Amino acid sequence: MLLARLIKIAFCSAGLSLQVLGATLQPQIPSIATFTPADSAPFVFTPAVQILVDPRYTHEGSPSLLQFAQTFREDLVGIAGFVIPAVRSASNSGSERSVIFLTLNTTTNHTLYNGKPTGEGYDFTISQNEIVIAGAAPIGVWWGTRTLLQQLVASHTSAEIPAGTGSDGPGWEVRGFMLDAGRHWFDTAFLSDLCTYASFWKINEFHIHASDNLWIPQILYGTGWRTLYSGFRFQPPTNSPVYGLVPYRNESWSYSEFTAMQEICTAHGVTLIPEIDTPGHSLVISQWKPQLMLNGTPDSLNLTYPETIPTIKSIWSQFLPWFTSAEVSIGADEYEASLADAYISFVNEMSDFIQEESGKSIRIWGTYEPSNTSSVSTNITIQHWDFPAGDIPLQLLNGGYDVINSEQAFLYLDGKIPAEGGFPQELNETLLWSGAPGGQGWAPNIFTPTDPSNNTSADDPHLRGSIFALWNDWGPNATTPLETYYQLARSLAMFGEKTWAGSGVRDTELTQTQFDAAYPMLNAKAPGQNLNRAEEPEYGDIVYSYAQIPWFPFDTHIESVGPPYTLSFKVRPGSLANSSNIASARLFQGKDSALYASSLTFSSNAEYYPLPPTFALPADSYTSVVVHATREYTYANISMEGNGEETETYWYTTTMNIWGDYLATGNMSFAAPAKVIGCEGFTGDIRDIVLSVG
Ligand SMILES: *[C@@H]1O[C@H](CO)[C@@H](O)[C@H](O)[C@H]1NC(C)=O
Ligand SMILES: *[C@@H]1O[C@H](CO)[C@@H](O)[C@H](O)[C@H]1NC(C)=O
Ligand SMILES: *[C@@H]1O[C@H](CO)[C@@H](O)[C@H](O)[C@H]1NC(C)=O
Ligand SMILES: *[C@@H]1O[C@H](CO)[C@@H](O)[C@H](O)[C@H]1NC(C)=O
Ligand SMILES: *[C@@H]1O[C@H](CO)[C@@H](O)[C@H](O)[C@H]1NC(C)=O
Ligand SMILES: *[C@@H]1O[C@H](CO)[C@@H](O)[C@H](O)[C@H]1NC(C)=O
Ligand SMILES: *[C@@H]1O[C@H](CO)[C@@H](O)[C@H](O)[C@H]1NC(C)=O
Ligand SMILES: *[C@@H]1O[C@H](CO)[C@@H](O)[C@H](O)[C@H]1NC(C)=O
Ligand SMILES: *[C@@H]1O[C@H](CO)[C@@H](O)[C@H](O)[C@H]1NC(C)=O
Ligand SMILES: *[C@@H]1O[C@H](CO)[C@@H](O)[C@H](O)[C@H]1NC(C)=O
Ligand SMILES: *[C@@H]1O[C@H](CO)[C@@H](O)[C@H](O)[C@H]1NC(C)=O
Ligand SMILES: CC(=O)N[C@H]1CO[C@H](CO)[C@@H](O)[C@@H]1O
Repeated sequence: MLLARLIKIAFCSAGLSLQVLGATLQPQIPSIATFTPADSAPFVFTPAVQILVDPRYTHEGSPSLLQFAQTFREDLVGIAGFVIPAVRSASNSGSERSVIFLTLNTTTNHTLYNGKPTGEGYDFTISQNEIVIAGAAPIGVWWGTRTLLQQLVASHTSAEIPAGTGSDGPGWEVRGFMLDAGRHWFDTAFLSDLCTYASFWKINEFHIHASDNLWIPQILYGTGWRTLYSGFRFQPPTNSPVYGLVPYRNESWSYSEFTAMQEICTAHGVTLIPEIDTPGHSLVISQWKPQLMLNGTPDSLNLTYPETIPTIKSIWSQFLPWFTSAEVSIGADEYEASLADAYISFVNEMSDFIQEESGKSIRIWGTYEPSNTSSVSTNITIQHWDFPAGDIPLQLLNGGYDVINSEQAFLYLDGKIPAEGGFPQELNETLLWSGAPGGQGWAPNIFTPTDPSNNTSADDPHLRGSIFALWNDWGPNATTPLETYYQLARSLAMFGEKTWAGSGVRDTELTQTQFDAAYPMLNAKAPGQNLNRAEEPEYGDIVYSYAQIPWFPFDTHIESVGPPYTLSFKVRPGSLANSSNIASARLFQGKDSALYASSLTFSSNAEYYPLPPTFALPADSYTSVVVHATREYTYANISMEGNGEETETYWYTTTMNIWGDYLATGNMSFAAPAKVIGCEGFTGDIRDIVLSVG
């Protein structure tokens, strides 16, 4: 076989393109279940590629096959760098060249590892003239298009996809990630981009934890509880009975913003699972209606107080019509165990209520609520996270509960720094790639790194899949949204592999080495968003360079540049006569950040990070500033005129209150505020500006 291939390469190399016959697909993320190469010429992506949608199924599904096809076309254009014809609904005559034909196979038989049927599977054939993707449902076709895009990226400049036939589908139904948006503000543009990005790795759920509060016991259980940071992100209309629930309307999503985000997620095959967390983690509700709290613990609600459950129901009534998912999460974690019967009764009542109001099912976090007389309904999916105080997954599974694995030993992350003995910044790859019998590492059926008796089998009928979680215990100013992306970026890809394939069932699963090799290239080309804030340098490493600026404010038309970058400039602020001018004047402003004249303060996401307060830019003389950022930190090298070559290095940091135990300092990474130079009241001069990558 190898010899035959070599001969063909030698033979073909006289021609224009070097076509390898009988080649296999490139490793991609997640891996494909099966592929059999064909001994014929590859498909080549050119501007002539025509996407056709089978007219029998054009409008099938929501999103429809046609809508998925149109999003696919945009992604393909983005990755290929050339325009292709608009999608058409037409049958595949077989006479056209360079066709990608998207269809459904309604008699196909794709199943999850537990044998349950799934619409997410697809079969495909690749030949010189056409690629056919036949999904079990439109969503299956959508995942097939992700496969094609990854192969296109992996082909580098040849744009050739080897001929052959393949079949693929997920091992598990639930393949999701959770973001704590309750303790940290994120706008819907950023969250929508996360959906789009996650979709490239065939992740199909985005669980948004949309209400919560900081946990600083001295404040929470002391007199200052009304001032402790809490968030509730769904914005009630002004005439709503729950209008007063939202502490900061500027940090909540309006109906139209939320709906637009939900549509983007759905269009990319990602279901948005909203969570409103009660009866614990509910300070935001107690701040609104103090009478509902359990005396002495403002973050927990008193379920036997007559108004409490009706109030929680009224919140859900307001927002259930917003949600298109078939399931929502009511949180229901970390509530007082001695109140187990009230807790269980509440959870079951909410299950019935939400079912009756909206037809939706509910999920809760696993919680230790011991009762001899009652139990949570098996209609409720339990998201296991804590061992053993919360729940023991095998006992839940054997007791007939559907379970989602969010076990913290593998699957919990925290923004910026771990608590003592706490969670890492990214999924621990050493841990997740090792341990299982076949060397394939963690998979959703694995619940503990230490006790094999707590694992279940990959085909457990009640194991729905897995969701990993990024918490924001240290609050709104611990991280920027882009730092959140840096924590998730690689983990989403690895998690895609583990939850799509995983558990050593398939011999095509990626090895860690294959994953490591494929990820950087695929991440760099992931379509539909630019969370890397990658910017092609004009020449060399230089994004832009201006010796002088003709006028302020000056628009560079570059929105934002992600780290690593170096931004150097000289600045001479005008007279300090109007000091409020100096305080508000921005030297640089971009999509993700701004740099102020005052204390060279960076801002991002409406949080402010000044350099040490002793630092101030002198007016009427030039100061040289070199800002350098990586994904881990940002610093400024500063040298003042008349101070020789003396350079001081200052670091941008944030202070985090670690559960009231101690204060921790963390470095901040900011994107370059690249777009506008010298804005909003800036007087003086900024010159010798160079923004370079690296
Ligand atoms: C649909 O899938 C079934 C089962 O894999 C297969 O036998 C059949 O040939 C497929 N039909 C088409 C039209 O591809
Ligand atoms: C579909 O799967 C079932 C159960 O695994 C099997 O009995 C049946 O033959 C399969 N059908 C096709 C068309 O592969
Ligand atoms: C909870 O509410 C009930 C009914 O109003 C009340 O009797 C009880 O004292 C409250 N418990 C706490 C701990 O607040
Ligand atoms: C449940 O029953 C056990 C054994 O009878 C008892 O020790 C325990 O206190 C009971 N728990 C509750 C919550 O009533
Ligand atoms: C589960 O839900 C169904 C209706 O959706 C209901 O009839 C049934 O009683 C529920 N089961 C439990 C155990 O709550
Ligand atoms: C990752 O897991 C390995 C293996 O369990 C462990 O030795 C290492 O300390 C972990 N790393 C982090 C950053 O938690
Ligand atoms: C259970 O999981 C652990 C940790 O990944 C692993 O060491 C062990 O081999 C697993 N056992 C089985 C039977 O899957
Ligand atoms: C200083 O600048 C601010 C902002 O531009 C302006 O509102 C204010 O009137 C100015 N004050 C004086 C004394 O010029
Ligand atoms: C929202 O308003 C509050 C109070 O004025 C402010 O502290 C916060 O920074 C604002 N948040 C955003 C995202 O603008
Ligand atoms: C900043 O200054 C330090 C100390 O002089 C130096 O090591 C570093 O290379 C400088 N960084 C840049 C981007 O110039
Ligand atoms: C972040 O917020 C905390 C209070 O929650 C505050 O103590 C700290 O100074 C803030 N950090 C910055 C950089 O503003
Ligand atoms: C089979 C089983 O459930 N084994 C153990 C799982 O972990 C808990 C807590 O560590 C044990 O109590 C179980 O016996």
